Amino acid sequence: MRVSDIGEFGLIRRLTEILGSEVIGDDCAHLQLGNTYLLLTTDLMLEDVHFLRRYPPEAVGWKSLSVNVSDVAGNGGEPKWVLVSLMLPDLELGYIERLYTGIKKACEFYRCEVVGGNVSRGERLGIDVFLVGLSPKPVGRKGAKPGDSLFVTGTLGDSRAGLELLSMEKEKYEDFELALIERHLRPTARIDYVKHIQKYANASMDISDGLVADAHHICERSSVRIDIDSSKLPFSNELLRFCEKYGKDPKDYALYGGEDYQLLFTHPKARWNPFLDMSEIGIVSEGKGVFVDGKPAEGGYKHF
Ligand code: TPP
Repeated sequence: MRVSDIGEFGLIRRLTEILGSEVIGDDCAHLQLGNTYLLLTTDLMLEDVHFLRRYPPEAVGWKSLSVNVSDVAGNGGEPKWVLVSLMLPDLELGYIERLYTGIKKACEFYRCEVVGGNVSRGERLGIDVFLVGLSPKPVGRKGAKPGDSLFVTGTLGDSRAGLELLSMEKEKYEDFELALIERHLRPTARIDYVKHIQKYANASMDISDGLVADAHHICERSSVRIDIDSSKLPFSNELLRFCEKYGKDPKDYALYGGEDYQLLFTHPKARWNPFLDMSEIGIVSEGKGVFVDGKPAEGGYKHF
């Protein structure tokens, strides 16, 4: 049997069994230390899997931090300390300097600090970030309650459209296309939602593999059913223009596109905050599985 026979999540289940762990299963590990919690998370960005060598290195550095901060923010924490491990071919020094300029900018923006790391020679470029965050009250995938509403921040689907535009390698892009590319290359983790998540969310996570795929994680860990109403999905104007121009359906991008790094969370409808860019897109009830407009839904980014 190979990894591709059981997939990424089958593999994680198998590894969790070997470890005999009862705590693995959220975007971050939540470790209590006195009256605060340490949130620990790690995410690897690998050349040709997550980015290409021709992308601006500053953007790759920025994104390697953002995807980790997104996990901590999605669990209701503030990012604090970072370790960066590099797997490196013998590259131009200027490339690595620009990569680290992006990492530094992200640290300033998210208010965290690189405190160490490691370097090893490798065939392909890889950036492995380990992030420690702090939270007085972490929120994980478990805890969604029947009767909660399902909310999402920002807009969905832009990143996948940006990735498709990048892979077209066009000589010239329209402004709205450049905005979508920017959202793919330089996502911003939603640290502006940390307090809201801490205060109100029953379950929460960030969206990296796609809305439907990630909603399944909340369903499984919380033992609930989630119904998404596709007429309520938030689209950006840029995504709508992209879909019009290339004959695509924006719902496909919002439901199954990956790397949005928006947050997905549940709480009672009454806690909806009109001053935040959150959309109510569905409901939580007793049962299991993710449904879109009443039909069972599967799909999203798969590593294997
Ligand atoms: N091909 C390239 C060159 N770049 C990409 N970003 C993708 C494909 C699409 N892609 C790569 S990983 C991924 C997607 C949509 C999903 C998210 O990454 P993952 O490592 O699973 O993040 P995690 O869930 O661990 O936070």
